[in-house]
Amino acid sequence: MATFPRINKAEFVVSAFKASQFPPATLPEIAFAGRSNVGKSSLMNRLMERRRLVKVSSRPGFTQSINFFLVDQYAYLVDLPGYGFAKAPKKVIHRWHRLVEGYLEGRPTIAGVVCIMDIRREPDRMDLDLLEYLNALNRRIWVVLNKTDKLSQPKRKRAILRIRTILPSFIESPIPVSAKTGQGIPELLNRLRDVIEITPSTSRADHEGYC
Ligand SMILES: Nc1nc2c(ncn2[C@@H]2O[C@H](COP(=O)(O)OP(=O)(O)OP(=O)(O)O)[C@@H](O)[C@H]2O)c(=O)[nH]1
Ligand SMILES: [Mg+2]
Repeated sequence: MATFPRINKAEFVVSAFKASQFPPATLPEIAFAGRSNVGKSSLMNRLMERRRLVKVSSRPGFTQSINFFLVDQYAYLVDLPGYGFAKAPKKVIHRWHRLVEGYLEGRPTIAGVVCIMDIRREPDRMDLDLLEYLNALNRRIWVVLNKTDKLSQPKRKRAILRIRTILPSFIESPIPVSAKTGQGIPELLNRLRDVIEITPSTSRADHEGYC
């Protein structure tokens, strides 16, 4: 029987508003980035199987700090504040840049960045700039297309094909998911297992061939 990769234990560590509040850089980290309201926090809750561990926005632009979650004692999942919220005051946008860029450029333990986009929208300049920026920093990138539950199967397929033509060539195939239904989550966990061992209780070999 196929063994599903899963995170066994997840706990909130800290909400950092400045770099001095980051936890010691001792464990590999996977950061979650994307436009405000795209579902970063929801997706992290789904990955950690904890519905309310990460606060989900009732209004866009809610997450203003960098939030660290410890999973299975040997990796952090890191929720970044969303970009592109038009109504955010200039001061907030400036703070976002300082905090997020400082983290992405300076944190030595980042194993990769999950860039989340809405499957119903074509990636725009901001999404593409983020990908180029992370690539220039030599960060490993996974693109995730969230909210697949909002599209019918044929529309989903068409959207993925279309988005693939827009994404830069250094991006591997995007992973369609739904934080709401859990669709695509095992595939995403499988991809993340390349860089952090998510299943300490079972060996890698147990998962080989599962997708
Ligand atoms: N239908 C559907 N709704 C989703 C999905 N993922 C997130 N949402 C909804 O989208 C809204 C935003 O979700 P969040 O997880 O707070 O988004 P975020 O990217 O963390 O937002 P910020 O913290 O503002 O950057 C919430 O109302 C979620 O319930 C999904 O896969 N499907
Ligand atoms: Mg959030």
